[in-house]
Amino acid sequence: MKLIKFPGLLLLAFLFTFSGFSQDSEEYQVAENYTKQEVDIAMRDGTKLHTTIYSPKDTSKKYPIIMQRTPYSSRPYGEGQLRSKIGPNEYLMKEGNIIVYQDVRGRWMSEGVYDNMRAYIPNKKGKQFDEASDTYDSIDWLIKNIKNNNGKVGTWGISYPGFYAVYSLLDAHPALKAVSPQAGISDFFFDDFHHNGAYLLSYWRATSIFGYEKSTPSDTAWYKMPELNSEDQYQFFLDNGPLSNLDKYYKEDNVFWQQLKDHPNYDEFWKSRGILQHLKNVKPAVMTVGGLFDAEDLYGPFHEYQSIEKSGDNYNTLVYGPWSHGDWARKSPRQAIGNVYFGDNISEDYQKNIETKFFNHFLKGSGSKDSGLPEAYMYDTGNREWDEYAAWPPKEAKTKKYFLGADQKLEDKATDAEVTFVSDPKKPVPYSEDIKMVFTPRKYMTDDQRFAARRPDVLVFETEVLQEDLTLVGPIEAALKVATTGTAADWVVKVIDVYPADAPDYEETQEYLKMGNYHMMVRSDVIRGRFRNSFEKPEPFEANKKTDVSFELQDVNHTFKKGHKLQIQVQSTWFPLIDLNPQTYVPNIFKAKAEDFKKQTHTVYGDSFIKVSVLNEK
Ligand code: PG9
Repeated sequence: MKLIKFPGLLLLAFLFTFSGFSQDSEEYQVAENYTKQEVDIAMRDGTKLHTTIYSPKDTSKKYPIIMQRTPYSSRPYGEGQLRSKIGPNEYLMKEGNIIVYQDVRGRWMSEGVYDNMRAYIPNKKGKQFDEASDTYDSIDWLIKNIKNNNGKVGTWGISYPGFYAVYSLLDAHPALKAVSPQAGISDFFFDDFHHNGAYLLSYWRATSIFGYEKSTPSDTAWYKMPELNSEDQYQFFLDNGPLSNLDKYYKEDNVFWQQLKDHPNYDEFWKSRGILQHLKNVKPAVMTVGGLFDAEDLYGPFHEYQSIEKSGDNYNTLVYGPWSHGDWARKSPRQAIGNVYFGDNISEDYQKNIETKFFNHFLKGSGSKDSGLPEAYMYDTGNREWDEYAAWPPKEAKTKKYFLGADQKLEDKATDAEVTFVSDPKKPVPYSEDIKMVFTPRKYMTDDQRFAARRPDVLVFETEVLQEDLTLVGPIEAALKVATTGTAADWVVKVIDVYPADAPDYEETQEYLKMGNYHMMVRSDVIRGRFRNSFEKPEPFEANKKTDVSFELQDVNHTFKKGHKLQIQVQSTWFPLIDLNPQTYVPNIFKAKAEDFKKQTHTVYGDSFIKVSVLNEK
């Protein structure tokens, strides 16, 4: 297998996000305080996993082991090559812990064959393995062989490493006491690559990272991102046409691209890889962390927390901040996402007062359920302050329905309104005004939506100016009653906070924008209409027949302040965040032809509603 140099800067940027690299630890030198060793730990089937261990030089006391298993490399490799920052955060690094990074099976310097979101095997026999047994075998070796450990182990990880942290809960080793899955992927049909069956075309370039297999351990990247010679993602993918035209960039050896094309529905391939179904009777303490504006893994953490909550009595808590993917592990003095500023030192405070407290309590402290942390730490992204809840979602919230009425109004009751729009795959609604070839989507989660509101193919429904604060908590249900002249359609719902005309700009506000009348995206999601009744069995629409399409948008904790408006937008294209729906039913959109893509007229009826949970007082 020819090893091809991956564009260094791009890979480093990606790795920085999830591997704890940081430029801001000059004053603390890991090399002065830690020794590093690299070992190849044999799993029960004999496959050796490359494991890097950072141990405190101060051997006057024993330390817990805090481990991250990753597909993104435990680099740097080699004698004397150490990371500038190790562990979940610098507080845990500086106070001393044994920090371990491991290349998962089939990635980087580990042996074996990689399997994207490898399926868990319950009741494994003999040498049968999965990521749970690899974690168990690794922990067992570490506590028996690493000097000066106190016999307690924690795992943590962000995103894909977060998935492996969730996995460590299955058949957990008895030494595993504290697990913090952060933006952990739960199921690629609802996280990352698909949202309710719509394919995230905006992720297409990332397919290269996971698509190519390697046959031997490798300390350099064995995959390469496609050279597209364009920075205009919208135009590039619009000009490209049907997804099948992308085959010229990824050939048969891109295993993941073939899998995406061969499994357009929620079949056994995806189902078997989903981890939520296995989260039963979990024993270790868990603190799940996520970002309320995480474009990549928003579904996962919420559903992982709820799955664990439903089926066990272990310590299980949740932290969701005003963060995009992985922000909580950085140290931005100003926490902002795109044009929207949320506050100062939010990530640093979380690292110091929440994350460090969690691991110390369970790995160095009493480990009792009384950790001093709440069940749910949720940032209110409208009030811009932390809330502590005894349950998530809060039990005292009351449901309310907003109906999609005529004249762009949200109504308290259903009406006989019928609002139509023409949806044209040749002129799809952009998901962002930015001209950029992203690696994965991010900024759009708080972006201004005025550009969309002013398009004829985006329906707008809004309240009057709010006379008092309105706090929404928990998931939001979109219950649409729609029709189309075609036989297939995607349905996008966006929940938007309309700022007053005199809202002040932030340092981060883009030049061409003003925060006055800013239409801030609070939550958004899509369903591929063919999956409205079943993700396993897609169905065409009957042309011109009124049809129910319902789906859930992920949880919020947002106060729409007095003087603001709550706005709902509905559209059927969202490009190229998601791929284009031909709007005529074809068995597999990955194999659709140019002639399948047709302009259609869609209708949204006045008994469509958005169901929210309102918290009257905090
Ligand atoms: N969940 C993120 C991701 C997965 C696959 C492709 C691209 C991104 C992550 O691990 O960062």
